[in-house]
Amino acid sequence: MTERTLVIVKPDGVQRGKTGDIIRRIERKGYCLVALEMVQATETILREHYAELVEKSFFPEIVSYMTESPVVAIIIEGENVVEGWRSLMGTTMPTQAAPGTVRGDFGRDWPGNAVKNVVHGSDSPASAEREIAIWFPNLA
Ligand code: YYY
Ligand code: MG
Repeated sequence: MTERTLVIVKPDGVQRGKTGDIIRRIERKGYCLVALEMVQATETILREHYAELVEKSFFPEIVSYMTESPVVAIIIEGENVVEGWRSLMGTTMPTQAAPGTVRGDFGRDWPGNAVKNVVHGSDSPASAEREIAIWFPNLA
């Protein structure tokens, strides 16, 4: 089924010049870019986006990491793209993500508490639509 998902190139990915490589991997897989915007995240938007994590002890670290510098928010579309992008992206912890995945290839174990894992991907079609409405209210 054709569906959409939300990709975010996080501040470490943008700062380290990985945006182009990440987009190339998305296009190489055959997914379409639907919308793309460079945006400075705010605590307000992150509280919505990571609503299920707001109460976690590490939430302040997520906010400081994600607001360090602009991010690139991208809507992509394709057959089974939610699961497909999760698999291209790799697992949450960069030190455990498989080689060949974005997180496995570009992630690092940085000093400090934040898990800097280069990219975001929605975890289900419902999450994707919820998150797209947050980052691209005109395209929801
Ligand atoms: O979907 P995914 O990004 O792989 O992980 P989530 O469990 O949704 O957590 C979102 C985000 O929070 C994760 O990418 C890094 C951060 N995080 C963290 O800093 N420390 C943890 N123990 C778990 C998650
Ligand atoms: Mg998640």
